[in-house]
Amino acid sequence: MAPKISLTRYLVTEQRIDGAIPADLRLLLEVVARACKSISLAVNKGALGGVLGATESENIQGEVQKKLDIIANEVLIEANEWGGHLAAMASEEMEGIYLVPNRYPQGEYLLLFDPLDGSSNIDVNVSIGTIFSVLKKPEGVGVSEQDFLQPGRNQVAAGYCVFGPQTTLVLTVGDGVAMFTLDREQGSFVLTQENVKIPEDTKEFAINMSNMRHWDAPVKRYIEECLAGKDGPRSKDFNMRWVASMVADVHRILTRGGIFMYPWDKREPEKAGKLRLMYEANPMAWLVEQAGGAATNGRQRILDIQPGKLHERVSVALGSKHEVERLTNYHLEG
Ligand code: AHM
Ligand code: MG
Repeated sequence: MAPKISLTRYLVTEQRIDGAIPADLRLLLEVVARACKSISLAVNKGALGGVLGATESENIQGEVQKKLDIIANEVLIEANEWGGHLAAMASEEMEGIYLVPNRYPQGEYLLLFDPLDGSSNIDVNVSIGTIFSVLKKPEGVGVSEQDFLQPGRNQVAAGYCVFGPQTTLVLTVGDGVAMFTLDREQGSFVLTQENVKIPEDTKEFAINMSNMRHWDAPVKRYIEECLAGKDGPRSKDFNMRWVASMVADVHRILTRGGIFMYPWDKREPEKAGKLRLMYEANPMAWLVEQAGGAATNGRQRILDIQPGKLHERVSVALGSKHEVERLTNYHLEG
């Protein structure tokens, strides 16, 4: 039997043979993975660990924070602040950027994360996850929020960890997508799939249908045509899935294809969408593109969007290439 390849070995190989990552980025990714293991343990304990339920605080987005949102945020900060690989961090749960304290050496990377994605699923024991994105700090003294405002195509690493029936870490450093399953006996992530590819065609869509009446015409048209099935213009029946955890929905798409959408809608027209560009859409968009899929806001490739602020929101459609292209065409025609 071939030896199991741990995340550490995979990263060392990327560093040594493919030259895809420098040593300090490898350290960064190992630390993020270690933090994900701790979060996974807390998630698994659930009520026994006293980690379920809400707190009394709200985050910058005006959402009530769950206990696990805060725990996961703290785990990621504590794990990453002392290693010397980072200059600063940014999180869905923090208004401003978090500077690495002066007592630790400063590195050249910037780490962004949604510490606990799918918060509404925490208390009901449905898959949730951690999403992360890594950027290089621009040259210059000090670090500011402005340094984070780079388009997603500048990412040097991105991934997520899904806490489901298994804990799976999914990663790209720009050299395809690899999946690692947490081996709890060994305490390490083991490579379980390499060169992940999303089929270009699909019969499965993911969208919160309860918002249909608020959507824009191109999204309505796309979904109505899917719903019309065999007798409609698409001449095939579609299936629908909506976990309400982006990590779980994207994980399904990376595994068997599909299209995921969280479009702009008329409920709050001044908001570009629900999901956040820098630590939700960008890392997922890069993973999906690295697996041969596509990701758009309807009119523009997600990875080309120039962010104007840290917590910027965006309309998202990503997954199987031909479906994303179809939806884009409907937007351009409309
Ligand atoms: P969160 O980061 O506060 O958990 O919000 C993001 C989540 C996504 O994971 C998911 O796709 C979406 O919100 C679900 O929204 P809805 O509850 O409207 O279906
Ligand atoms: Mg989220």
